[in-house]
Amino acid sequence: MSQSVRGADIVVRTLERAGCRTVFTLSGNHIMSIFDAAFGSALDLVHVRQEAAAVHMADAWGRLTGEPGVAMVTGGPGHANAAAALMTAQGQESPLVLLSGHTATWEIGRGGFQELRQAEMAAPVSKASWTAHSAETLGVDVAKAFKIARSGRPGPVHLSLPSDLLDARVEDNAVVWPDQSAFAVPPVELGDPAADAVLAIIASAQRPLLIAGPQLANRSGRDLLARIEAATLVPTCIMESPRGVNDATLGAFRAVTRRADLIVLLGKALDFTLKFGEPPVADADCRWVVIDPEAMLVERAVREKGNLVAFGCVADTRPAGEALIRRASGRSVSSASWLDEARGRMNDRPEAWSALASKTPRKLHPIEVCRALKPYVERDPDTILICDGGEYAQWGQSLIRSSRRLINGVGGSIGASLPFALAARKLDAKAPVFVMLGDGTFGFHMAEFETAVRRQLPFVAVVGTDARWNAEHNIQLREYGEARAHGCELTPARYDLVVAALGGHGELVERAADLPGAIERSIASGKPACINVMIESIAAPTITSRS
Ligand SMILES: Cc1ncc(C[n+]2csc(CCOP(=O)(O)OP(=O)(O)O)c2C)c(N)n1
Ligand SMILES: [Mg+2]
Repeated sequence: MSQSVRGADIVVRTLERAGCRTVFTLSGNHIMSIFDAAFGSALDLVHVRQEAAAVHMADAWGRLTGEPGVAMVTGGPGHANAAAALMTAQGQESPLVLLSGHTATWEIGRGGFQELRQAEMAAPVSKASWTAHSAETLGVDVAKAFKIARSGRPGPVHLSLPSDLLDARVEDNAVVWPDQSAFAVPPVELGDPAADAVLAIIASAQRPLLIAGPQLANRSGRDLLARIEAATLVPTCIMESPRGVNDATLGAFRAVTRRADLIVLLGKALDFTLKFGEPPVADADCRWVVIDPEAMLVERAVREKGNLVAFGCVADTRPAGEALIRRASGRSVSSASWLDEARGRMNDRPEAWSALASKTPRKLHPIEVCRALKPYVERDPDTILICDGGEYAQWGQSLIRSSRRLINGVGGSIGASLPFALAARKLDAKAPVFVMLGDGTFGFHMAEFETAVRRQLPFVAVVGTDARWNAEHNIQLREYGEARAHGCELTPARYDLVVAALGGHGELVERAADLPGAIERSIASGKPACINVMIESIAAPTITSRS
């Protein structure tokens, strides 16, 4: 006689079979059966303080590992909070699976408890979004969610789970248990003829530039780009900031794009970040090669650039990069002098910066924060650096290097960094984790310091307190004039005391000389730490070419 199995147990067992061990979650009526099913399972539930934080944590997990992070929230309001955070993951091409509880099927359309059209709500911010309809196929649904999240251009997937299906008991032999192949799809390769064609076009250019998208912004992605550059001498870079060509990470980047006579987009959307490839960002005669997992984005580039697209094809980013390396086989298709020029401009930082310092007593210039933090980040290659917010954190993006850096990304949403830090620490128990974030940004998820304390997940957050939403204040200055700048003020609040009250370690810093000591004590505390640095309200760096 076959045994019966509960819907919630099917979900948990399928998550286990997907290789999932950590679920970022916030409880609620609809999903308590899954909490129960997780009891004694391989899953570790990290119980957070706001649903968006759970999604941001799954996002960080997806970015760092390339494997889907998992968030689980309750239906209705829990889902609504969670859905908002999917945009950040979508913009950053981060694979994740959001499982949301849902009103019972028999209540749908009747004014059920916390009834909401959840799949519709999440649809614009996910690769796929649907509601399970039978207990027997819950495992198939979960496997499908993983498969979609990691295929092609990775991204978030949402699956709603009606509570009656989770509570239902069904005969074990009626359950469809997905086999391993159901969790992943084979990648779409760039064929040898296509790779050869791309390399021939590159070889015909004088100044080719390869731009990759956010999917490659993790360690393995950066390594792939470095290998492409070594094999072809084509300068490579990643565009992952909503500031686009003005991203301070990329130095005097506009001088590079303007000089290029061929731009190869490797899984990089031709969009606002590139100012749609129009002059003066790109030369009017610049040719384009577009390799993208999505036919729609190849077609869009052709629509924008017409005959200037010398080659376009659908292929997954990583195998396409590997194919270019393989087919180039050490044959330099570009020139060392152009590579040097482009690299030089991307590494360019104004000489005048070395003399920058605060002019205000008891406040630091953001660059002084970076100078103090830089050696702590760069001394360990495993360090995870997280930058978030408006103007202040841009200094960090420009000056501090890390191959494991997380920024809020193309979606342009601030506030995810504290959840990112928790997830990074959960993933890697040894790597140092540092956050640079603005004071406005700190407020979004400061309660997650309690989660970090409870779960013993230490990291060091360095808050730049200028008592202002400075990025928006700068927009007011630029667009409407100083006399009309208003409403963007904050208080110089004691965020360090908030963190201490939650059980973490807090430091207040008002002088550059005190910062290294505060960093040392924060690390030594072994606790989640907040260094609240009083800073001058300074705009983000702008870097223009020296020549
Ligand atoms: C979710 C979200 N809300 C609002 C914004 C608009 N925004 C971008 S930067 C910024 C100010 C950030 O202030 P703070 O964190 O203090 O950094 P600062 O610019 O002062 O250095 C705001 C409001 C956004 N990008 N994302
Ligand atoms: Mg601020």
